Parts: sequence; C-alpha cells; structure tokens
Amino acid sequence: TDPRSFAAVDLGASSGRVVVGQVGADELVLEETHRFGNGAVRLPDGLHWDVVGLYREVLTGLRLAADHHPVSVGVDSWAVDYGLLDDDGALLGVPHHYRDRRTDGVAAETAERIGTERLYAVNGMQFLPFNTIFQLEAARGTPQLAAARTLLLIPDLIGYWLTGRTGAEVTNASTTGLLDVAARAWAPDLAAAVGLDPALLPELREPGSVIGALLPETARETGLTDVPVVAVASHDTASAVIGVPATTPDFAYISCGTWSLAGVELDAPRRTEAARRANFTNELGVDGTTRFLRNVMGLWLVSESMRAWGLGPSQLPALLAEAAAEPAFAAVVDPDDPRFMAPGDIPARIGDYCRETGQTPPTGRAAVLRCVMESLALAHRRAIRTAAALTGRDVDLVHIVGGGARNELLCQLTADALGLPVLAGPVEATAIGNILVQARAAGLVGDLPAMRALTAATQGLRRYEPKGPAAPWTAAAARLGWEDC
Ligand code: ADP
Ligand code: LRH
Repeated sequence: TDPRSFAAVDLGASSGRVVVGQVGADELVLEETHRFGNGAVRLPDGLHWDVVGLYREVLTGLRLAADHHPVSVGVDSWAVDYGLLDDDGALLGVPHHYRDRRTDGVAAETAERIGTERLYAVNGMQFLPFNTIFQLEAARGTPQLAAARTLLLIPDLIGYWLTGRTGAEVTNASTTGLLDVAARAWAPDLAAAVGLDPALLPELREPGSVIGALLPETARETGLTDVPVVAVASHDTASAVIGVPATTPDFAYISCGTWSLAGVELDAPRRTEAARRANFTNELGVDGTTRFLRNVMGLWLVSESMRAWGLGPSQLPALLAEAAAEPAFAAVVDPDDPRFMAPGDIPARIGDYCRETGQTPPTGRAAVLRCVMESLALAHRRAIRTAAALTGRDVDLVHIVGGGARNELLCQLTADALGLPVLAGPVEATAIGNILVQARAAGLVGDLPAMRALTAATQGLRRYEPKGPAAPWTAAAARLGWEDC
C-alpha cells in the first residue's frame, strides 16, 4: 500500500499543534504545520481556557495541513475539562481550566461523601481535585448546568465544532471519574451522586471509529474535502503512551510535559486497596489496555517559574545548562505539594517549602531549576518504583516522551535516581499516537506492538545510562519522608 498522510490536532496545556504524519509500511514522517501557545485566562469568575481561540488556531493549522492531502483528521487534548451545550448545540459559558480553585475543598468533601473506596472500585481514578466529577459538584446549581443538554470533553467539543457530531471518546471519558472503568461504560449512579443528569453524557465511542465528515463550512474554510474526522485516543496521555517506542515488555514510561505521567501499561485495570492508597490511576487506553500511573506535577514547575521571571521558552536551554553546573542535592521539594498547583510565583513557593522543611532555599534561577530537576527526578523514581511494586513488574527501561525528552538534565537525573536506563523521545509522541490510530483505521498499521516498532524504527531516540551512587537519592527521598522508595 502507498503511504498516506494524516492530520493530528494535539492540544497541550502549554501549546497546541497541528502535525501531518506520512505513514507507510516502514515510514513515519512528521511535519508540524502550525504551533500556537495555550494557557489559562483569568476572568472574574476564575481560570478558563480560550477554547474559541484554540478552535481558530485548529482551523488555521488544518488549512495549512490541507496542502499535504491528509485522508483524515484526529483531535486529542489534555483531559478532564469540558464544555456544556444547550438544546440548540450552543456552547454555554467559557470552559473552566482544571487549575481553577472552585474545586478547593469541594473535591475531598465529595469523595468522602460518595465514599473514596466506592469511587475507586468503580472509576479506578487517582484522587485529583480537578477530576471532572468534582468540577461538576463545584458547578452544581449554576445556570449553565441547568440549561445544559450535553457535556463534551475538550477534544469532543472541537470534534463537534468540526463535524456537528457529539460523542464521548472513551480514553478521555475515563478521566472524568464518571466511567465504570471495567465495563468501559458510564456509571450513571456516580453522575447522579454529583447531581448530574446522566442524559448529559453522550454516547461513548472507541478510538478508530469515524466521528463524521467535516461540516460544509469547515470543509470550505480548511480546504479539506471528503476528509473525515476520526476518533483517536483523544486523551493526550493515551496517545502519548501509544507513541512510546517500546520494543520490550518490561518498560515503564513517563509522558513528560506540563505533567509527568509516570507508570506502566496493564492489560486490565488494577483497583487494589494498595493502588488506591498510593493514588494510582487506571485510565483506559486502546486495545483494552490500562494506563496505571500517577500524575507528577511535571514541567509546569519550570514553565510557571519562567513566567514568574519574565523569561520565554527560548531562554530555557541556557538556564538548564547553568542548572546542570549547580551543586547537587542542595534542596528538594515534593513537586506534588498542593501549593504548586495554582498559577503564581512558584520560585517563592519553593523557597517557603524549603524554609518549612529546614532546608536553605535556592538562590538564583539556576539553583531553583536545579532543585526542580532533582525533585522531579525523585518523584519519577517514587512513581515508577511504586508502579513496579504494585504490579510486580520488573521494570528494566524507562521511556521519556514529550517535551521533557528534550531536557537532558532531567533525563539523566531520572536515570540516575532510578538506577535504570532512560530512552528519551519522541518529543511528539502524542501526535504520533494520534496519527497511528488514524493510520490503523485506514488499514496501514497493525496492533499496538507494530505501532511501537514503527515508532522505534523511524524516530530519533537518545539513551541515558544511570550514573553515580544511589545513596544521595535515598537520602534526598528520606528528606521528604519518602523512606519507602
Ligand atoms: P504539553 O503537551 O503539556 O503542553 P509538551 O510535551 O509540549 O507539554 O512539553 C512542554 C515542555 O517541554 C516545556 O514546558 C519545556 O519545559 C520542555 N521543553 C521544550 N523544549 C525544550 C528544550 N529545547 N529544552 C528543554 N526543555 C524543553
Ligand atoms: C496531560 C493531562 C493529564 C491529566 C491532565 C489534566 O496533558 O491530560 O493526563 O491528568 O492533563
């Protein structure tokens, strides 16, 4: 079969892009046609996403992609956030950003009320304050919810605007907390528990199914004729894990961007009491797989520090080079401390954390970055070791994909902290996963191992061997009270 092209729309929390992938028997070549910034917008009622602005960028990207004659389009984005449609299909209000504070307090209270064990037994989700189910509790009684007829997660909303078709793609639906993860079906009683009419939850669809043709006006605007929108693994992390170039069974992965999503792939959800206590999630993947992982605060700590310093992303590599020359283990923080979640002055909060834990706060930007890199490496170590212990997997290699694969210091420190080799890349694993699911729907690639073999054979990867003694990492973990790893 001749190679064919597919257009991936990948919306991350810090940037969005439209990527065209040409896929053949031994071929996977990417070309980015458009990249644009993304981030929170503060309005008087809290933090939001500019979804209409994002949609305009999507249309621009698709217009540029049209020159490459893609045979289909797929959309993925960050998880959990949603828009509401009224009876006429109009968007009700501006979707909230998951870092908005309206779930403060509400989330824990709601989990307690429903029962944390009961919740986990059904939805298998780690407790994060912004899980959709808790956002809906916080939104209970608002006029928008009263008028709403349909709830759409962000990629499904973009898909609706492109095609006029509603639905809920299942990998992303599994991040709502409203799904029975074993049945791969909505759990109407959980919806009812937060006062949500289950009728708002659209029909579930599986990756690889056709969503629909572009509406005549979107086809005209983008220059894409007879090009369907295909459901991909629309949770960006689900697509990223498809894009992990694993060729051996005992791998772990870290999808490292705004968040570090660190864990292993399982062939079924694992909802043990130990997994619940360790706050491990069971998110659904393609082909019946489960992403058994933990959220680690990730490069948000870097991008938000850069913002506080008034620096742009282009200034990061030079600052990281300076951080690499800073003294090791001067200070470490728990990146998942709730104080780091909301936008604001991250370097000042790191200073506070250090003072409270009897450490000398880092002074200077390079020292702050060094502290963040070691803290993230330590959190990676804890997440991967816990995943291994909870599943009995003898992890022998850690894949790092996403923007973090460009961060040489973090990749090396993660290898050192774990005492395991790290294979870094591809940076655009999410777009690759998006494209490969479309290519499979078109009959061009085989199963998940075949997709991964194609990625491994065609994408540039870099290997980091672990260096240095383990003792300082164990001591640093103990400083955070993490004796168990
Ligand atoms: P998301 O999809 O969550 O928006 P990405 O996977 O695109 O995130 O990763 C973005 C992050 O990658 C940035 O915040 C930055 O820390 C890191 N990054 C990007 N380019 C580089 C680079 N040249 N060197 C080091 N880190 C980089
Ligand atoms: C990463 C991600 C992650 C979710 C978070 C809200 O972009 O989708 O998997 O936990 O955003």
